Amino acid sequence: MGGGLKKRQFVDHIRVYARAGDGGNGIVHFRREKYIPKGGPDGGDGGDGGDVVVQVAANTDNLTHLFYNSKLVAQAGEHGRGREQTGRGGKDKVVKVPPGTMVFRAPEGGGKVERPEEELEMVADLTGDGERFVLAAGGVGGKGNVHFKSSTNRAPQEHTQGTPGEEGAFYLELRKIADAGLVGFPNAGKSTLLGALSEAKPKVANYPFTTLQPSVGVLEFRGFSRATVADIPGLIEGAHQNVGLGHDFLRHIMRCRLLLFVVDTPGSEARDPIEDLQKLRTEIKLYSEELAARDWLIIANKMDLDGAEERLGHIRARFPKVEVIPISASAGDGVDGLKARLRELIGTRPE
Ligand SMILES: Nc1nc2c(ncn2[C@@H]2O[C@H](COP(=O)(O)OP(=O)(O)O)[C@@H](O)[C@H]2O)c(=O)[nH]1
Ligand SMILES: [Mg+2]
Repeated sequence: MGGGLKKRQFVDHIRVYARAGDGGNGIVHFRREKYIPKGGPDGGDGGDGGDVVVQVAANTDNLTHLFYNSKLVAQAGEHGRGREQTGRGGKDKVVKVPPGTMVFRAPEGGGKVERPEEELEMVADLTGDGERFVLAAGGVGGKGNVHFKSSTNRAPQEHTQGTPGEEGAFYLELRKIADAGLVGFPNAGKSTLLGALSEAKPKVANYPFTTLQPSVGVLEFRGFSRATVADIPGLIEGAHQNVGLGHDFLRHIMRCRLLLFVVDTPGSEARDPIEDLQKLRTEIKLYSEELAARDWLIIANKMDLDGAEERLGHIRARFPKVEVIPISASAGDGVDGLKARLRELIGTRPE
């Protein structure tokens, strides 16, 4: 497997190996006190082993930390001691994951980030802040010989061993919101475009891991392929500093493969589309270089309005390396062409 991660790389799926702590053993021990040569049994119990746990932390948005620490090992319980003392329990290993993390049981072996070929069994779908799931439960501590004394057995040698901690491989994956995400200031025409792209009324999916509820439209192409596009409201200036619902918004678009920047080309709302694009790109760059490096294109909307052609030329000149697609979402012009392009870019994958 080649190398490590680049700085701030966004990991949205990873395989981990969990090994919980073994339970400590119960022990055989007899009271030893001055002047009492043969004390009774006082061997204590072993402590329980620690669990390996994933826990949702709302302020996280990726699984990158697991790339370098994909082997999750919890502490073993200590063995019992004399004087009926129970061994100390092993500490849990708790790993923070973002809201919207799905946990699958994975086969042994395989690479760290490849998606396993076979169908995996989902064992948890974590959404709410603080929600926990135990990947591997710690072993139970054994019983000391103090438990085995009886009227006929005053010096028991019996005791039990701690049970081993569970272990297993898991595959964690962040839930995708859509293949493509619409990004743009209010009134650029995102909702209108989503309605024009997807024949069906945009399906408002329920994403319980977020306060922002994106509308997701499904684009059906001929030949059974399809793509999903999300209209995620809420990007405003200062989003990277968590102004408004900034971080929530940015976390959402982190979960889209392709970013479609929608602008009001003629600046009909007294906005300048180039300035808007620069502001949007800046917000994204400040939040995450990885997100900034993701594929994006410009949807130059409202081409039916006066002055749009001239502004379109300015946009193309300012962003010469970026694909610009002129459309009128409300009139439907250029929407079929855009759809065909989206099919080429993202629509090949059967769901
Ligand atoms: N003239 C014109 N108006 C549009 C076009 N697309 C959207 N609009 C209008 O722009 C306004 C904002 O559109 P909306 O889809 O709600 O924008 P959003 O805030 O980005 O979702 C609405 O009044 C739309 O009817 C377009 O292509 N041409
Ligand atoms: Mg809208």
